[in-house]
Amino acid sequence: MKKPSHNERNKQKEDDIKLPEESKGEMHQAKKAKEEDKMEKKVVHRKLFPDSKLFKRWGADLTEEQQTTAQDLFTKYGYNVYLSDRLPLDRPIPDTRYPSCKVKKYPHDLPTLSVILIFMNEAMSIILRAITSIINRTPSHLLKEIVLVDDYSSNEDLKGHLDEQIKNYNAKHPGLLKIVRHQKREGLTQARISGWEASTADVVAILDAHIEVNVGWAEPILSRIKEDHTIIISPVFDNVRFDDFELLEYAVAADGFDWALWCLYEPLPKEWYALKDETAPVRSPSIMGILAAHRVFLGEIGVLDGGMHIYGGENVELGLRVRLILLLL
Ligand SMILES: [Mn+2]
Repeated sequence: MKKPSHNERNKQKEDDIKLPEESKGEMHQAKKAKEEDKMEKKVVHRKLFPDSKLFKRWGADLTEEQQTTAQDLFTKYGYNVYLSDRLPLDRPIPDTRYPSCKVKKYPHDLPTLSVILIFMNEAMSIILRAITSIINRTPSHLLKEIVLVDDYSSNEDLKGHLDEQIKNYNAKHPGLLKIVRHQKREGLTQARISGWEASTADVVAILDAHIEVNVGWAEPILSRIKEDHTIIISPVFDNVRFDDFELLEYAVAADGFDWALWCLYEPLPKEWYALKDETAPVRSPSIMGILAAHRVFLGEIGVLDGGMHIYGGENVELGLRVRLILLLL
């Protein structure tokens, strides 16, 4: 049930007060003037942070106090936590798939899935929205577990408060959520390995915690790994914009790398177009960061290189390793 807001409650009080007929008109005028005044104020809030990236296309109607709160959160997290905290955890997002992907049918009997979400000082509402989207948009008979890996966060709310949230989810979905906590900072790649170690399903999807999955995301991944368990999947993803949380669609591309071993998007090859099937997968020499793989196969090839402490490199390394190992098989 929606609680009445302050304004609604005040309005109720005013209506209850009995006034002589003639003073009602004056009252009405005064009230109208006050309302106009309020509306005017709404559009002329002073811009406290004109140079902040956060307010380039968002937040024009925020009061000075709200701007300060939003800017402080933006400085701390690097994205719009003020807005995230106010968006529903189960918010709808546009379905950006090709029309042929939307109608493609997948077998009911697919491998089970462990989703691994790694984080370090991520905002709570971001993590909860990731979990909620995974629960709502993955067939429940395929989603075995969601493994959270905390790479030694210092934010207080990611301790007891997160444990409580996990308990709430598990009350509804017994055993679905697990959490692994590093006792010191071990880096992104080791966090992914820790998540893999804790997972038990046929397939692992190793993602960041600042994501939302879209409708029908899991079936093509699981179906591809069912066909061939030696395939490492680099899923196509769109961008949730850091400021207004709108979805920015990314074109489908192959994932390559340059001479500095930075991953980059490559145009789709001619052979892919020749197939005339938009649902066909694309071969990539690299992965863009997040990945899905058969859990046991990933273990057989050595998972990831835990000595890689910062982002960038581990994705290209995995691509090269898979290529070399498959050449040897
Ligand atoms: Mn990321």
